[in-house]
Amino acid sequence: MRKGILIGLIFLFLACNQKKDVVAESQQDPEVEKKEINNPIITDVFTADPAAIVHKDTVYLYAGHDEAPNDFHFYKMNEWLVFSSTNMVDWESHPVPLKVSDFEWAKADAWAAQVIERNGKFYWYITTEHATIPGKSIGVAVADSPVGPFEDAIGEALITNDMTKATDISWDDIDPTVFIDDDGQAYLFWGNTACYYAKLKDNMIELDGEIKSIDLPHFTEAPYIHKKGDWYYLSYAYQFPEKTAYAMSKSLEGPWEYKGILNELAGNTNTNHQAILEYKGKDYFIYHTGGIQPNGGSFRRSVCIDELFYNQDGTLKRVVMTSEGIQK
Ligand code: FUB
Repeated sequence: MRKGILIGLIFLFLACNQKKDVVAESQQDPEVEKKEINNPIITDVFTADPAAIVHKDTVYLYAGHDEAPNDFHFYKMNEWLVFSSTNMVDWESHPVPLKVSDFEWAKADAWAAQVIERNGKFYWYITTEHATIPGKSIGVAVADSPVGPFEDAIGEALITNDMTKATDISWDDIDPTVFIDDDGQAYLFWGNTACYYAKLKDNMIELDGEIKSIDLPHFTEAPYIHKKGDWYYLSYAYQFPEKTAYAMSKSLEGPWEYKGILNELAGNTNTNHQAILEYKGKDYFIYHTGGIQPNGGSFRRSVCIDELFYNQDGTLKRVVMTSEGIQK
């Protein structure tokens, strides 16, 4: 009799579990199920602080290299990396194009950076710790090819901490973003806590005029300028831990109108550094998370990409971060 009850219970248990599996299967979106998991886009090294350009139909993605071991709870970053792709899914890794040690005046920290092309040359604006002037600095490297080799374009920093006074912190001169306006005028934006900007001379290695600052709600760092149609967009890391917010303007000189949150907190990291790119008719939001398994985190980040969509009035739709990312 007892044996009979036991067998009955086993059958009941198996039947319930089978039902659960069927429900789980039927809840899967068949479209999602068919997709590959493409985020993060690079899985053999940790990558952070993405920036990207298009050159001759190829996307070049620049990133800092997070080298911190698992038991290390701050950034360990000595070099920047470059990858290329023609479909936003398959990424070719190139030899290391730039290191902190390529700048004689620098001593540590390959923090956020961005490349821009002008007159056949590629200028790479980087953040690093200055060896003799306390605080973070911005330098410029130059190359004839988007994958380098890059070399220091000036022989000294372009921006040092003693040049900016809007805050007392020593790390307010970080995270450069560079943009060349339709009339050929180049601008550099950068900052932490304060968002600074200045014009650049045509040679791209000297400031052209005073450094100004912009008031943006809860500005933390990582300004990024892009343009679509008549609108300029200034996206940035908002609060800490960071979301991404953005403002819009009809001019790089402002006024900038705050438009709200663009991306929520990125998984398992306190930073959320973005780049925005248009390529082959689609718009992309490029960012990092700390979600890679195993050992991802705030100091072991990985670059991810999802599509970005605009509303009719030019405002941006909230980014949806996905594991699937971009599909071929
Ligand atoms: O990668 C070091 C710093 O973390 C960057 O400069 C910031 O934007 C943040 O992502």
